[in-house]
Amino acid sequence: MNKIVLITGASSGIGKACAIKFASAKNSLIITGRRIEKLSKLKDELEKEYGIKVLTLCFDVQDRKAVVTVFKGLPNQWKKIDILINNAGLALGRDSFENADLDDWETMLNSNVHGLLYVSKSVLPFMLAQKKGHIINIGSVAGKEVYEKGNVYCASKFAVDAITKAMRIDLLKNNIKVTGIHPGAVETEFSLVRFKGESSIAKAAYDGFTPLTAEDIAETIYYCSNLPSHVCINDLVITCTQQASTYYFNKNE
Ligand code: NDP
Ligand code: 8X3
Repeated sequence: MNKIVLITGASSGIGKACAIKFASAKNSLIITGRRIEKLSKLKDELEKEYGIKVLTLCFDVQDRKAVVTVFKGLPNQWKKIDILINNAGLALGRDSFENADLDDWETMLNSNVHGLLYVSKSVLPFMLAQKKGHIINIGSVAGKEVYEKGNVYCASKFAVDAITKAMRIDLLKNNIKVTGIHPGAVETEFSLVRFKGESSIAKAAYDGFTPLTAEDIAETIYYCSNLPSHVCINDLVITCTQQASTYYFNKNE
């Protein structure tokens, strides 16, 4: 099996774990992100370890022109993309509505919603030409239930959930599978980014319970992408055993 798998936000966390998982199964990878040095290092490691081909694309998903240009210029041998994992995204801040920063809100909406739309619209023509494909969008439990001080991050992930459902309906006629993966707490760089480099606050986000790992999510995504062609997982919410919702945790004493 040798598919072409495009993973956005592969420089860390869930995206990086997906890159390693799909590489270990001998797929060819297109990995994207803004931190080119991390992507280049990962490319070298994966090519050496698994003897596969990896293409790195460095762009900000918020930059519509950059996204369109990058995919217009994609070399022919990389155009037959089988799987798109729309993973790039972030939370910024955890503030009550009246205190939250408008710039943080815009960055979240531009990255998590607009970025996902720009990448999807750019990649879809390649899937339409092949009359098949699989788009996997990374939502969140925050896109299923709103929590205190989650406001616009939750809104961005509710949008991802709605877009995922809309894609599935509109692309049904085109033989394109669309899957929404909605994780609970996963220990990655997510909290460090959310709390703007405040490492002690970021670490405390996982106090008292064993969170999911990026590898747990990568395994799940890999499973969803390797089912028979007539089977599509539509929507999957996955939490660690000590989490039941955005609010309820069974924390250690
Ligand atoms: P990380 O911070 O570890 O990874 C985020 C990835 O997204 C990085 O590779 C980053 O790359 C990329 N990214 C962020 N913004 C942009 C941008 N503007 N342009 C291009 N790439 C970008 O976090 P996670 O792995 O946890 O997050 C991955 C996804 O999973 C996100 O969509 C997040 O919302 C979602 N999620 C995370 C959960 C968690 O608890 N960790 C739970 C539920 C969902 P770079 O900085 O190099 O650009
Ligand atoms: C990340 C999970 O609960 O921190 O999407 O919003 S949460």
